[in-house]
Amino acid sequence: MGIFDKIKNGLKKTRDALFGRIDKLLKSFTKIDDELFEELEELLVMGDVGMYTAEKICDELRRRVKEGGITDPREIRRLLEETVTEMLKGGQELDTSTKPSIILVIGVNGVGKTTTIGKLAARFVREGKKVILAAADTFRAAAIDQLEIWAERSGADIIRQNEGSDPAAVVFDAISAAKARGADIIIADTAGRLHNKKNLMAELAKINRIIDREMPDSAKEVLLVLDATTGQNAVNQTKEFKNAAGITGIVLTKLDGTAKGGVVLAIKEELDVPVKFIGVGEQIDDLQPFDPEEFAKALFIDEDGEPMETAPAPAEKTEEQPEENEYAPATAAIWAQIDAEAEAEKQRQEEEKDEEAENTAKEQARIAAEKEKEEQLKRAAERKERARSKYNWNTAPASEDNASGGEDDDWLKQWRSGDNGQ
Ligand SMILES: Nc1nc2c(ncn2[C@@H]2O[C@H](COP(=O)(O)OP(=O)(O)O)[C@@H](O)[C@H]2O)c(=O)[nH]1
Ligand SMILES: [Mg+2]
Repeated sequence: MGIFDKIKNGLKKTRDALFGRIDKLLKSFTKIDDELFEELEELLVMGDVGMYTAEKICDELRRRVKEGGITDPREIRRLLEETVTEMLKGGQELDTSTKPSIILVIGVNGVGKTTTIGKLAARFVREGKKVILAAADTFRAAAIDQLEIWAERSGADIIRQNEGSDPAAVVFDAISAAKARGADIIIADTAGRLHNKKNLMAELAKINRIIDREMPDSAKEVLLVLDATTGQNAVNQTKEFKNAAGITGIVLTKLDGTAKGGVVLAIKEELDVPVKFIGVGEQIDDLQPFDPEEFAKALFIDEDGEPMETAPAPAEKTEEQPEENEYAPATAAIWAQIDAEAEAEKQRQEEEKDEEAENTAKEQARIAAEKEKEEQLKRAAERKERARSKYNWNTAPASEDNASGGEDDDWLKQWRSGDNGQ
């Protein structure tokens, strides 16, 4: 399977739920009017794009429709694809330019940090790089063992200490080892307990200080791993970690299991953090460098599997297949084994007592995220009335200036700053 097909398959749920509905909506309109944009905005909010971003997209579409003198609603899909691509572009590159360089991987429990590190390590080793993993999630012995399995299978070295030891000390050791062994990349795993949030942030800050002191001139990435199935909650997590940890990029996992893929847009636009990798499954090559163009394209494939006629077909992508096949057949069995081991490990972990407390916290976060979405929809409805006069489509064209009134600016500022009851 080519890379594009993987992304396309991984995004199926999001495409069917969100963009399938948008497609139906556009087909049900014969002309472009306010009502169309209002319904489109509502669909985007429902698809976890977030209210701020949904509005921004619709404003941009209005502008492009006007500029291009477009009258056919079906053309909006092409404009949407272009708008989404442009919004997502920028900052995708991963900086590993120095030897050694370091990638610190952070995020709450269960989002896919350790799995992502394993997949990343395998990717770098395949490129001929020497990789050292730092087992700085010392919260539980099982977490260290899980990383050890990934180190063995991916061909990376691992630096570990005992359960409960200082995570910053593990990172320090890993940096020393990397220098001594001439390694190319250090990837550090970290703990992600939510009920220890304050301690967790202090711990991450300490690790960051060690890195800055020991590798002041080295390339450093701080990747926040987010579980796409948590929708708007992923946006809230980004806000929390962004303040404490200096995130340079996002890895968005489990896109294959969710219809909430629209959250990619919210994260990029609302919080200005680039998505660098996406996880679209549990196999090794299901972790893909994030490509905004392919992502947008994969969201707007027709129901019959064909790209919409106005978008160029991704023909050149299939040429990458032979290159991919060089390793895929040889490692498939190993990765199946790793998946099985990870699954067994996960089940063991789930039996542990404290899992219960964690689940409660997760459930609360999920409910809060749902509530926030409801709230956003409510506010969107309220705003419709105001927007109606602002964008009186059939009479006065909205100028750039009155595209956002003072009252809205204040409201948006307040909302964006997180002062929304969270
Ligand atoms: N479907 C799917 N599952 C994933 C993906 N990434 C990680 N997982 C699963 O998520 C679970 C938790 O992963 P883990 O790496 O232990 O999370 P951590 O606590 O953040 O280190 C495991 O069962 C992984 O196999 C993905 O992209 N798609
Ligand atoms: Mg882990």
